[in-house]
Amino acid sequence: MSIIERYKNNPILTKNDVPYPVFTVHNAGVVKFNKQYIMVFRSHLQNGRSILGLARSEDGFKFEVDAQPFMTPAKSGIFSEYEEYGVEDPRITKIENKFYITYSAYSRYGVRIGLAVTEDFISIDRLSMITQSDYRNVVLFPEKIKGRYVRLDRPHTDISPWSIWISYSPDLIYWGESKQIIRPMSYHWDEMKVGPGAPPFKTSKGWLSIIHGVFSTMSGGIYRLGVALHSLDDPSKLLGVADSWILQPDEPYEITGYVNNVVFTCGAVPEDNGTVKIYWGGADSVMCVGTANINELVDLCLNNSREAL
Ligand code: BMA
Repeated sequence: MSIIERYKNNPILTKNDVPYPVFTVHNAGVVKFNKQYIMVFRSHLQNGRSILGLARSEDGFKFEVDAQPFMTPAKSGIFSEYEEYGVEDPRITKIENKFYITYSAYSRYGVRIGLAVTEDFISIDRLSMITQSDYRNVVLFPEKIKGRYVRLDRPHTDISPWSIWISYSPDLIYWGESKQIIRPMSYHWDEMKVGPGAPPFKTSKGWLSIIHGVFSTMSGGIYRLGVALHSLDDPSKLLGVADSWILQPDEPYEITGYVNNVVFTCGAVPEDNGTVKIYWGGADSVMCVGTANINELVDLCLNNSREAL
């Protein structure tokens, strides 16, 4: 039996559900807000660039999309310079009653990460670009740890394999004390790259983070999901990184699409009953959801761990 049980009516959202012209619906951040589930998803436009749309749900499975996109590239000011090629892969973290959204901003300068905040999912304020270029996949922890905000991210370089780093900030704007904490493993399902997926959430045993890993094949990369457990009071310490993946492209809508063989997460919602809803994009084309037992994910990290570095 698989550790993530796929929802029987996957995919839960496709381009046909969107009331404006888009060609994909994928890589969505999801949170609970006012008893609803809010999904901020990425969509490709016909020019190959991406915007973010918003969908709402009562049960976390059946979503309805707002009439207008939620976030399109800024038209003026400093953000317009860095978003001209599109905004992608939003992650949402609730910190002290505000929802912070980190997103990839593409431009002629490369890809860097923007930070925006909303309190109502109607209006959104851009706060800052929080990385230079060649960073993706920034996820924020939902609370300060020892007085500082904490994030994971994935810088890229040709010198070292693409890995997960941790950084700290007094104010969410200025980040430092960066350190590599999880590295790809040779001849392993994540040997090409690893990166943060969903923002980490708290369990009694540690911070659980759903990550992604990529294996390179003769027909391109295969994107899978994995899981890691970080120490509660020092999240740079890994208590375990599951040796096995927890999800791989198996369904037709994960195997074939805009990019083949991709399951990619930007959001997970832990529930009071000990389960977590994990959301993922299938083949960069559609949105899917599945449910896992949080204790089983924790056990996998603790009892079937590989080296983090
Ligand atoms: C990554 C990002 C993701 C995407 C994945 C598979 O590099 O671009 O947004 O889902 O590739 O195409």
